[in-house]
Parts: sequence; C-alpha cells; structure tokens
Amino acid sequence: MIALAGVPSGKSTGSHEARELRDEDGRGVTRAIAAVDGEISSMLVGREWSSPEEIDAALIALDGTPDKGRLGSNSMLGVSMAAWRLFAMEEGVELWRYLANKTGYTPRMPRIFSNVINGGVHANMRLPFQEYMLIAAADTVRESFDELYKLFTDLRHTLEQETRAMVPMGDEGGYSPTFDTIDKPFEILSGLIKGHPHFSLAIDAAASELFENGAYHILGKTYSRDELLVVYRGLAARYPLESIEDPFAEDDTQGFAAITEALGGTRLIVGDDLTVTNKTRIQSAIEAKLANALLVKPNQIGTISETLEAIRLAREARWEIIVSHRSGETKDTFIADLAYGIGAYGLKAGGLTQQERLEKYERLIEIERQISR
Ligand code: 2PG
Ligand code: MG
Repeated sequence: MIALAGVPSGKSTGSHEARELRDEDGRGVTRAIAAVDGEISSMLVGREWSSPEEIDAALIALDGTPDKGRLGSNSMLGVSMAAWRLFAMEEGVELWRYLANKTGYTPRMPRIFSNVINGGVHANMRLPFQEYMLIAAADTVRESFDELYKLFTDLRHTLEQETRAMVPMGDEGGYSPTFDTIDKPFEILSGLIKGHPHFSLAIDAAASELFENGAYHILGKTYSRDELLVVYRGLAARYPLESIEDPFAEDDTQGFAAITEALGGTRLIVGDDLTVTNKTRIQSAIEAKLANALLVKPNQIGTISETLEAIRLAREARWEIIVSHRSGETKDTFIADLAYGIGAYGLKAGGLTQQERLEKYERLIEIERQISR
C-alpha cells in the first residue's frame, strides 16, 4: 500500500506557528526532503506501528524542539498525513470516515468559505483586508458550489465595470481589484448575494499585517484598537457579515476580547494567527474569551494528532471549527476529508480559478456522492 501527501505553505504566517524547514535562500525545501528521506525514514522503516498517533508521537520526540524547528513542520506533516491515510487504507475506509471514527464526531458537510476577493499580502496590499469571502450554505455542497460558481463569474463582470479594467488575480485564486474605501468590496459583495438566501459574507482581516508601531494602518489612515473595533461594528451593521477572522494582530488580546464581547453573540470571531492550531494558545484564548471559532491549519502545528487535539479543545469550549488551506497550496485534499469527517462548520479553500483550490471543493462533492449512494 502506498499513501502520498502534499504539504502547503503560508505567506501571511503567524509568528507563533510551528517552523517550516526551508533552504538557506528561503525558497527550496531540499533540507526538509532530506529530513524525510534520512532521519525520519530511518526511524520509521522496519518497525511495526500500531496507529498514526504512535507515528506522530515518535515524530514529535525525534524532532525534540517545541516549535518543530529541527526537522521542520513541513517534513513532519507530510509524513503524518501519509500515515493517517495509510491506516485508513488498511482499514478499507475513506479518510473522512477514519477521522470520524477516531474522533467520535459526526460527519457533516461544511459550509464553503470561498475567498473571492483577495487583498492584503496575497495581493500586494491592493486592498486592506486579506480575504473577502462568500459563505455558501445550500442544502447540498453541489448546489452551494454551482451557485458560488455563477456568482464568481458575475463578480468578475461587476468588478470590470467598476474599475473599467481587467481585474488581476490574487494568490488564492480570487479577484484583486483596487478600491479607495473600506466599504466598497462589502457593497459589491452584498449586492452580489442579494436574493441568494444561502449566502453570507466573511473576511479574514489578517490584521497582524496591518499592525505597526502600536496602531493599525488602513488605506493611508491610522486606527487605534478602539477605532478599528468601530469599523468592524459598522461593517457588521451594514452588511451580512457573518464571520471575521483575525480582526486584530496576533498578540492584541485586548482587541480580540473587545470584539468577541461586542459581536461574538451573533458573529463568528475566528482565531487564526491568534491561535495557530496550537493547544496552549487555544486554551488561553478560550479562557480569556478572545474568539468563538477556530481556524484549523494542520501545517501550523505539524502533525494530524495535534490538529485533532486542537479541534477537540475548541469544540469542548463550543467554538465553531473552520478548516483551512494555505495561500501556497498543493492538490492534496486531506483538509476536505478532515472538514467533513469532524463535522466542521466551514471549509476555507480559496477562489475558483486555481486547480489546487478546486480539488478541495470537488472532493467534498465526491464525498457527498459517496454518502448518497
Ligand atoms: C490565512 C491563510 C489562508 P496564509 O491567513 O488564513 O487563507 O493565508 O496561508 O498566507 O497564512
Ligand atoms: Mg487567516
């Protein structure tokens, strides 16, 4: 039996994430590959392994650092994902079923969080917030996807009319126009989904990237924490904005606490750079009520066992779970199985023009077909 895995990489990484191993020039990953082929293989090959958790624990022990900096979270995660796949194959079940059995969660189709307008560092800061998403929640993923696809096409026409130009694309396969007000993308997207009851809006502000010298910088203006909260309250009042990810910088706990208190009763406040799929950071965020939803990215932590542990902690605190891709993706569809298998609230997997994003949505559609048979 052979199991393969591909590992993504993020551009707007949180500073508390596990460390990827990259080459000296920051581009290649030959050192990470050497770690898999060398040290990790020597440990794995020729021994009996009874579970993927056992392999994950051995990887963590072999690395021996708190941030996976020696072997690299990228080398470790690839091996971990392949191990989980292999055990599922050995049991003769789909990966999502295996993950559901292991965790005891009831599988459920996630809402699709599709990043249709890309800004922030994914688009050379042409727009202040990093991601402007449509949340699709039709009765079936197939219907969500079909409707989403039509809206995505309509959006291009609208943007071309508004900007009177060809619209460039951002890193995650969404459009990347330029506007000079914070509201404009929200006006356009709320107009777009009018009459589409299964749709609402989400953003990832990725506010760590907007934060410098104690303040937030947006379209040439400077905002204090309190002023930025006023901005979010206004947006939430004017538009069908259901979910706000990383509204404040990763260590601005006061900002997170304030927005969760103000909007957390009716909106999702999602921790990403804040929590980095790390159980220690998630635990503190739960205790201090800094968010009510967790973005889950396996490569922020480096093994699937630890990813499931992070999910368990957040769910025990009744947080919603949104499983996510990275800006640098591969065609691997593990996260689609993960999102369905653990019954996540959402799957965030980008716009609709890049194959590596579409693969995730297509995998959900395939799972939907499997379960309807
Ligand atoms: C994010 C991600 C994915 P990146 O901030 O949520 O959209 O971006 O992979 O660049 O960290
Ligand atoms: Mg994010």
